[in-house]
Amino acid sequence: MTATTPAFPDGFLWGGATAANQVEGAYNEGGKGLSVQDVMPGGIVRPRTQEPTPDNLKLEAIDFYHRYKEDIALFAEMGFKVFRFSIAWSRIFPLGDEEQPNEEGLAFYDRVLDELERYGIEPLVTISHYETPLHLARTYDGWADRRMVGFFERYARTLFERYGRRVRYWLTFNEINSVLHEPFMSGGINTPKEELSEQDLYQAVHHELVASAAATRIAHEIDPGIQVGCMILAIPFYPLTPDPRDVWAAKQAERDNYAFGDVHVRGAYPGYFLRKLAEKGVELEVTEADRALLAEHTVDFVSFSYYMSSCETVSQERESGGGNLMGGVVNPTLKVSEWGWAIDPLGLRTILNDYWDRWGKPLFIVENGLGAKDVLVAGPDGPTVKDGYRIDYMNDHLVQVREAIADGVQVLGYTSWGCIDLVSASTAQMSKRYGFIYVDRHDDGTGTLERYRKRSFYWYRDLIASNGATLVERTGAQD
Ligand code: BGP
Repeated sequence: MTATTPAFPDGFLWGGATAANQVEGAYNEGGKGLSVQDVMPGGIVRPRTQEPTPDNLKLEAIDFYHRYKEDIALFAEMGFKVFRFSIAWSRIFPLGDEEQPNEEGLAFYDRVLDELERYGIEPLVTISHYETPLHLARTYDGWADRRMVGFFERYARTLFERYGRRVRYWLTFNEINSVLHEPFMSGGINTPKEELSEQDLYQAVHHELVASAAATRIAHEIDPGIQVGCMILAIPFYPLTPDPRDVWAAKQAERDNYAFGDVHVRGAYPGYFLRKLAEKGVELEVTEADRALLAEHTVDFVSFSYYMSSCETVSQERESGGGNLMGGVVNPTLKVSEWGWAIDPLGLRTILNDYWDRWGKPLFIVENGLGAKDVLVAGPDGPTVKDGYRIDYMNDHLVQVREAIADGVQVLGYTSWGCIDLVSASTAQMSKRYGFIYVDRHDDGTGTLERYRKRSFYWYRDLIASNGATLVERTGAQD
């Protein structure tokens, strides 16, 4: 490293991320109620079921509920500074609309926090990560109903009061903008997507935004030192051609995501969003109290997931691109993952710069990684995975994070997604693996649940130990 090589700041929070429904299992233990995930055996690609069915891998997931000590010890071995996890709402309020929380559920997360403290790992907690209690979905139609704000406030207050002294960083809703695309998984909205009116969908958006501000208010009342962030599914949209209409189309697509950050950071709906609603004939019910709450309780930082970029065009000959919940058009200059997600490390630098320029708030990359099919092979110290492809992916993205930091962007940390193999959100597969740690479980539900260190495990350990100095600039990394 030369004196001019950019570096990561001291105290940069290196770590990994998971979500309760994708790792915990124990779906009916400890007094837990059902969540929307318990009736989604095929993720978003297959219809949901009436009851939990045995083919739903999330019911057992990777059994983090019983193996959290072993897993956190492995995170500590990699040198994690931070671990992002979510609290299963239905462990704390099994139905969601009760007055009193479930003590057994609260005690589980006390134990998780004890374990993190033991290793000096900072927790980063997502309050709601695609796991709305099923009762709230079925009885109230989830976030379409304003009463959800009150249920969420009670839930959030319970968490802040119980864990606020131990947890500094909180996120309100995972990928809050995804409700526009997956209303059941993201917003607990039971009405089938095809039948859901835009009026109800955007009203649900408003309720979530109000609830997020309300949670921020409660957190700061309890302890002004608590840092509350929003969480956005970030996808830079590029114009497919230099045609100004394509440029505008790409801007419009990005604004669907920006709007959520604009409200969280600036405390009011932006004009372009209000115009869009007016053109759709949507009339939001926004009270004076809502307006005041949004304006007065803005977030402390902005977090986001980043996996891919996409393109937009006005051309009728569109080749729709696959990807993380929102599509766009295929970018012919980029390679894609085995699941068709475009691989674009430079896009991460773009997003970091755009968000920083726009909001001037500290940023936290709370998801990034490569879902890939891994093969377990014999290694010198037992079974392992030679996942050089994952190391390359993460190396190249982190090189761009380092560049963004050198551009002047304030980045608090990086938690790679699925630091231990877990059940995919979109496809509910185990075979879409992201981890540094291989979990012996398969799409047909077989496997011992044993954990094995992949090659990337050692790579990440060394990277963290060097505070990023072991990254390499690879020729053609963006090709
Ligand atoms: C994000 C979600 C995660 C996670 C990740 C990877 O959208 O916040 O829950 O799963 O994407 O997606 P997938 O699991 O579909 O590969």
